[in-house]
Amino acid sequence: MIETIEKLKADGIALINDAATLNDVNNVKVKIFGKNGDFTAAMRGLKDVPKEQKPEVGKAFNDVKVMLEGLIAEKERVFAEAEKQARIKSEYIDVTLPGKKELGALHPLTLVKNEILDTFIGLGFEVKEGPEIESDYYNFQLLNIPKDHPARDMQDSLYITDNFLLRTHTSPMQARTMTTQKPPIRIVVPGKVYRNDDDATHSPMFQQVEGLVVDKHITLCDLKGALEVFAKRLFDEKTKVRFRPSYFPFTEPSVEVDVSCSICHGKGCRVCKGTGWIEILGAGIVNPAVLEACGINSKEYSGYAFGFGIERIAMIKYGIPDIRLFFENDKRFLEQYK
Ligand code: FA5
Repeated sequence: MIETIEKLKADGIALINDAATLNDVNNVKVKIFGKNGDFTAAMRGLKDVPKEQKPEVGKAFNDVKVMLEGLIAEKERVFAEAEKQARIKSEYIDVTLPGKKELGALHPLTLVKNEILDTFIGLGFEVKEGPEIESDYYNFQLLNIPKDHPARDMQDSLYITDNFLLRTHTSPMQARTMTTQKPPIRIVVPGKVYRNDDDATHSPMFQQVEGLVVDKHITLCDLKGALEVFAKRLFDEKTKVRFRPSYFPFTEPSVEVDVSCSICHGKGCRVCKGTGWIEILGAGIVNPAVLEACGINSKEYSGYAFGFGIERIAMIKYGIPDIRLFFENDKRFLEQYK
């Protein structure tokens, strides 16, 4: 047995000396100490060694094992260091050289937002912005959603204190405007909003654009006219708009607004799930109860309001399947929209 161990030692040293790469060292390790390795196989013979020789043979095995493992570890260290040095050399950056000229560009969501706002500015709307940390009063109560109203479940809210939350929509700016400004009102409000949502089409932070018009004799026809101009400009000239009945506590009647699919022009495709139509926003006639709560005489004035998600519009416009792509800052994605 002692001769076998001596041979294992000599063969092992030769194999380790011959290893020329880190990969070779790994292969040698497996050949000697792997499950079917030479050393492992020889060790199995230890059980047949007479009892009185076992301490001597066991010690010889152990000495060789420690020695070969030491040689392997040293070789690994040398190769790993050489690899590290080669990488440092190949990835070396001379920070004293002038920088590459790479111009930044607007984020696709900013491009879409600017296009949307341009359209509404062209229709005579004023652009307003509001706070992202909002009071329960403006986010819900003035919009006809009292505490404990079931409509609060329509938006999974992120509260900061009992009375303050991250706004769940841009609609509180309707209330903020109507309580401080006399009609005629014609505003669009872009801004970030927050909900406890997270999947391929829902993000915890996303952007909405709110629209509000309050004046004398405002009807659903005015709303449809404005949204038709908006949809044709954003998608294409042939785009049609349709209303479906819906429910929001702050508008009455309320509608979901669909646009004809700009990919298949109504024939039915994957993007519109075969229906020919794509839902883009919620809207309606401002509920007289909201006008009154904000101090506007609902006998004299009426209004329309709408709200939509910028990400959703951008996803439809560019055929983007996953909302998370907007927030990962992958240059390969962003550069397509330069
Ligand atoms: C509202 O937020 C209403 N405030 C809209 C409104 C305004 C109705 C004025 C009437 C009058 P809704 O919860 O449906 O409605 O959201 C509007 C749009 O925001 C949706 O159509 C969708 O495009 C987008 N949206 C909602 N949740 C998310 C989310 N988690 N991530 C991305 N977009 C979202």
